[in-house]
Amino acid sequence: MGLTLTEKILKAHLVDGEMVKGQEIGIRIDQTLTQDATGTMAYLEFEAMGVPRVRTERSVAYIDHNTLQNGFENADDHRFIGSVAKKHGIYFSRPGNGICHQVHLERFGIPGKTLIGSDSHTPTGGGIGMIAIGAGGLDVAVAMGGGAYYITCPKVVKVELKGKLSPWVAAKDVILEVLKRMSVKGGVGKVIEYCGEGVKTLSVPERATITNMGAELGATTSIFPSDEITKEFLKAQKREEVWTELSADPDAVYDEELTIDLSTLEPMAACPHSPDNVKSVKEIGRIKIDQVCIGSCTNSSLMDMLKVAHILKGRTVHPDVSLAIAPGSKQVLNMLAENGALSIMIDAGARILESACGPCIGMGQSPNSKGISLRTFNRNFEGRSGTKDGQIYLVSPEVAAASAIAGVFSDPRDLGDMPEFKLPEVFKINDNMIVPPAAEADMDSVEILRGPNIKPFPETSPLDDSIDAGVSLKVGDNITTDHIMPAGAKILPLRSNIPAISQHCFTICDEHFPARAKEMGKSIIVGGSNYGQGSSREHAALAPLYLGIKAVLVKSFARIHRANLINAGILPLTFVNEADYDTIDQGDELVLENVRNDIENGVSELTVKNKTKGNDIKVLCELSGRTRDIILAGGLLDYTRESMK
Ligand code: MIC
Ligand code: SF4
Repeated sequence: MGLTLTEKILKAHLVDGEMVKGQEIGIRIDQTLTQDATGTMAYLEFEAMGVPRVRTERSVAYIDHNTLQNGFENADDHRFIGSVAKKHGIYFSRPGNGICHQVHLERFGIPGKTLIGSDSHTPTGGGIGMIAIGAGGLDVAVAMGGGAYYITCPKVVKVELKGKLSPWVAAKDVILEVLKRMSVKGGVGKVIEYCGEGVKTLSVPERATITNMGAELGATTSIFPSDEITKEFLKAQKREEVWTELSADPDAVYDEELTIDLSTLEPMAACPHSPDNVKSVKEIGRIKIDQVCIGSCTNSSLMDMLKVAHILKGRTVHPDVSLAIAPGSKQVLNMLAENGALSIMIDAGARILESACGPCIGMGQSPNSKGISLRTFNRNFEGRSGTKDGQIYLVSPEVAAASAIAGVFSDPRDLGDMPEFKLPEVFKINDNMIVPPAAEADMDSVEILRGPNIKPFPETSPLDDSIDAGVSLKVGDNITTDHIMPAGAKILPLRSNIPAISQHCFTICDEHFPARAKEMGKSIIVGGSNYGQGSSREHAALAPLYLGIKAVLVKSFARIHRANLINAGILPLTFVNEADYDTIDQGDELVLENVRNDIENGVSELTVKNKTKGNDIKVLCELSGRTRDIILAGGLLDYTRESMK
C-alpha cells in the first residue's frame, strides 16, 4: 500500500510509537521557530531545562509580534531573546526583518524536513513540502533541547485540486472554500494534503497562503508536494540545493477526500466573527466599508503586494476608508521599493506599516467603533482587532485593494482583465538582519540581558490526590485563545509576566473572572466544543494555572490548547455525554475523588460528583503514557526536569 506525503515524512522522523492513526507518536524535529510574543516564555523554559546549545539542525528566533514599543517591556523582551539566541545556538531575526512564517519560508524552510514553531501558523512551511506544526512554547523548548515532539498520528485528508483559478480569484478563496466545507473544527486530528493537476497552477506563495490558513481548520498541519515550482522558488531564493522532489505515492490511501475545481471558485470573504463563516463577495453585496488592512503571514508575499499595487495604480483610496499595508518581510518591502510598487501604494494613500504582524494581532490600526474592516488576515475573532464591536471580514488582497478604492465591498473581477503576475527569477537576498549565534567556544562570554518585566514560570505542583473545586467560569462553544488570553497592544507586553497578564484572563467573557478565580484558590472551567481554538499561545494555559485552575471540562478541545493544558499540568476533561454540560452551572462544587490514583492506573473514564446538584457526571481524560506522567508530575517542565535527572 502506498504512502501519503504526510506519512512518508512522519515515518522518516518517527522516534517513538507506531504509525497507527489516533495513537501518540514522537517525531524528531529538524527545525524550530519562535516569535517574540511566545518566545520569551519558550526561552525561559529552555533555560530552565539546562541544555547549553540547541540540538536541532536550525532554530530561529523571530521578532515580529510585539513591535509597538510604548513602554520598555517589548524592547526588553527583544533584547532578552537576542541574547539567549546568541548564547544557545539560535539564529535571530531582528525586528524589521519580517513576519516569522514569511521569512522562514523565504530563507530557511526545506522540503521534507520537520519544523515546529511556537505559533499556530507554522504550517505555512507546508507550502514547500515541510511537515510544519504549531506548538506551545514548552514543546518548542523541548524540541530545541533535542527532545521529540508528540502528536496524535493524524488522519490524512486528500484535497484534490482540479483546473485553474479564474482571473482575480485567489489562493485565499481556495482556503476559504475549504473552511466553508470543513468548518473551524473539521481539521482536528488531521493533516490536509493537497494534490492533483491544479497544484501545478499555484505558486509557492499561493500554496503557503493555503497551508497557513489551514490552521483555522484546527488541523495538525497542511502540506503541498515539493515539485518543479518549489524548485523554482528555492532557486529564486538562491537555495536550490535544499530542494528535493516529494509527493504521495500514486496508490496512497487517504482517510477522507475532497475535490475542488479551482475554475469554479469566486472571490469570497469570511464574515464576522469566524473564519468559517464564508460567503461570496457577490452575496455580501456592495456594503460600505471603513478600513482595509493588507498583510499578515497569510497574504504578505511579493506576489500579493504586486497585485495590490497594480489595483491601486493611479487611483486614490476612498475618502471614507483607511488603508494600511504591511509587507511580510524586509525582502518583500525592499523589492517593492526597488521596483516602484511601494511608490504606487504611497501615491494611492496607503498607510505603510513595518514588516510585522501589526494589526493582525491588534498592535495598532484598530477600526472605528462598529467599523467594517476588510483584512487579508486569517482570524476575525470577536475583539481581536482591538475594537470590541468591529466587524472584521477576511478577504484576498485582490478583494481588499479593489474595495479600498471603491469604499464598498467589491468584486475584483469587475476591474477587467488581469495581467499575468510572475514571481521574479531571483529575489533580493540580504540576510543582514539575521544574526547568527556565537560560536560554541564563545558562548560563555554572552551575557543574558533580562528586563524587570521578565518574571519566572508560574509555580506548579504534582497532581493532587483528589480535586474538590468550584466552577469559576462556564463558557459556550468555539471559545478561542483570544477569549482566554486576549492579545493586543495593551496586553501583549505582559507576555513575559504571568502574574500580570493573568489579570486579563477571560476578561472578554467576564471581567470579574481573574479576581473570582484567585479568590476561590482552586477552581474548574467548564466549556463547550472546540474549546481553545486559534493560537498556540501557552499563556492561555499558564494564566489559568496561575489563577488556580485545576481542570478544564468541555465538550471537545482544539489540539494545541489541549497540549498546552497538559504541559501546564491542568487536567483536560471531556464529557462522555455532552448533554451533561447543561446540568452544570457556574459556582457548582465539583469533586474528582482519588483522581491521582485513577490517572496513575491508566483509568480514562472518571466520575465528577456535582456536590451542588447532587448528580454524577462521567468524563473522559484520555492520556498516553507520556502525557499521564506529565500530568502526574505537574506539567512538562517538571516532567522534563525529572526525566533528565
Ligand atoms: C495569533 O495569530 O493568534 C498569534 C498571535 O500569532 C498566536 C501566537 C501568540 O499568541 O503569540 C498564534 O497564532 O499562535
Ligand atoms: Fe502574526 Fe497574525 Fe500571522 Fe499570528 S496570524 S503570526 S499575529 S501575522
